[in-house]
Amino acid sequence: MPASETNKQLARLFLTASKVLEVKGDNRFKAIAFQRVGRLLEDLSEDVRAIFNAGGRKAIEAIKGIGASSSAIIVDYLETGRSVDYDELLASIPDGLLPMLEISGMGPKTIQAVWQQAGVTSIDQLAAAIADGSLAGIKGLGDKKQEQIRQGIELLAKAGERPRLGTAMNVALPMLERLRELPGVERAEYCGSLRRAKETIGDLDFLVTVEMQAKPADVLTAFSTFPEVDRILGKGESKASILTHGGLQVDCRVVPARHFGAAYLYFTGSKDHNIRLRGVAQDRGYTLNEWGIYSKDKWEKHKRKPGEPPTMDSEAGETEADVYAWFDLPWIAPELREDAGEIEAAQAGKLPELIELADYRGDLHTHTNASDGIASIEQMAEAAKALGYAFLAITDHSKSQFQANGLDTDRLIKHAAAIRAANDKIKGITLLVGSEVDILSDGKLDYEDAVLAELDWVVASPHVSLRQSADKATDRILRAIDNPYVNAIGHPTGRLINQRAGLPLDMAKVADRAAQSGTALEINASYQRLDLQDAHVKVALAAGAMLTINTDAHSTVGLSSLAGGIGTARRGWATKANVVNCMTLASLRKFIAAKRP
Ligand code: DGT
Ligand code: CA
Ligand code: CA
Ligand code: ZN
Repeated sequence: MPASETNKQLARLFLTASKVLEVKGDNRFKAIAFQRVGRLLEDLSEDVRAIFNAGGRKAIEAIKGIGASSSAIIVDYLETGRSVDYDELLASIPDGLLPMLEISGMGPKTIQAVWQQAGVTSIDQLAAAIADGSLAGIKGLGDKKQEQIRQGIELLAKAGERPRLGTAMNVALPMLERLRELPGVERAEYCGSLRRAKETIGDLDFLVTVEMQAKPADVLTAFSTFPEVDRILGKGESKASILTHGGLQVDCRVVPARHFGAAYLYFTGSKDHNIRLRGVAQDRGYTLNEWGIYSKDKWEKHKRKPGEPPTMDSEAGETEADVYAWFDLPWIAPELREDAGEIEAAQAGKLPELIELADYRGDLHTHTNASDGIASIEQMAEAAKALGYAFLAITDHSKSQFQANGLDTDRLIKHAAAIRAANDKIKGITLLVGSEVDILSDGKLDYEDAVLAELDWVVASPHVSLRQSADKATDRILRAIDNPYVNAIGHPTGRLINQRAGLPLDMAKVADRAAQSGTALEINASYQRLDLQDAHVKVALAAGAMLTINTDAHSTVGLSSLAGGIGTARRGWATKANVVNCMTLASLRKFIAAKRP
């Protein structure tokens, strides 16, 4: 069950408070405690307000994992809509410091250093200080580090222009839901890059059809006064464009139902895909536009007010499938529409049968509260079972990830026993004892082979030294692939979208070795990562490598966040046969066994 709005607001409050404390650096334990409470609230299925209304302060204090100072903040917030403690904490540092956390290379310690030692209190000041050399001499801020931060600031500026898929989706879905509830609205869908599941989104494109008697302008007026709207950029009879408070543009178009398919196709794009289709239509003496397919001669003579639907009949246009059928093509999935060979494949009857969510049988990269997750083994298992999964691998962090509470060998052995015990207890799903073992900077793994040999499933991931040269980085990953106990490489490049470029891997080499050795390459479904990315997926498949798509969930809620990973796989033309998560458990076990000595 998703967290309630109150839970989400409180979770944000605690996570921010934790960051403030970290920047101040004066109460590390409290910072960790606040972070845990934040994550716990994100994952709590019961509404905190309902708990409070039913049982008062005592009931809040009784929630496992919430201590005295946290429950005081929660109660304060529930009673008054704010928390004095939190407000005071937030006011105790300059406003411009927290946004710096978004910059790659800027952790709380570095922010503290530039603030205390150079008086830097905003991103603009930070950029200026790097440019004029005034950070020289500050411990931990050598030339290399400063260059890293400079690049991070540049990347962050780009993030403002093209937010991540997940961010855009979070804006789009509630707006669409509200559009669908408006009187007269028949259908409302998102198109554009969002529908094609691109990793970043320039703007949102909505398409709406209304019932016969309804007026499009009324729908657009309602849309323009949605709470998300900061500014109306333009509004006409059939189209409105607005800017959200977050700075995202949303275009909303209303068309009659008989044109829906043609408009859906047109506004889904990509532009290149549309241009190719239009070319084919032109060769046949027809024109394809957002209204449908029309004979070229007739269309040119047809008189029509701009923006208004044509009154003449179209060859096809009510559904996308109709339009493709006119071209003698099967319907082409939006993720393929990039003019990257999909039209040729469709003509030849060789479109891939793309992987779907329903093909997915289990998550193979998840964390529990043994390392930096917030849920127990049992809670994760029950949540996975509720999703209908056949298996779930628990893969907590290894020992060098000390900041994530990574497990040393002794703790790992105990954890493995606990996972096996939980597996015996819980029926209907199989738990695999796993690890997300760190790939150290030279490609060595963070556990001995003898330890890895005790596990059912091993994901090896790079987390540190993510600025290596291509040669060094590629050798590092190849060495991890060569380990017979490593079943998958987690988020292979370590990139963070709009934040960190990640390892510049020679993907063809990595994919080859992965294919030869029987090692899967991960598409990490986290919207921050989407790593492998779509182009890498194509390289992996061309080499014959297997993929694994995982959420890397740190909570039960996180297990549901798979769409970005599936979308990326589809953009890379992957079918269920390419993805180990779609295997039966028996086949998966064979895949694992085949690599072992
Ligand atoms: P974005 O917003 O930059 O992430 O990418 P898109 O693909 O959503 O692009 P956008 O919002 O400019 O336009 C949405 C769709 O509308 C695009 O994918 C295809 C269609 N479209 C826009 N402009 C043109 C055009 O000049 N010609 C054609 N054929 N289609 C266009
Ligand atoms: Ca768009
Ligand atoms: Ca647009
Ligand atoms: Zn992980």
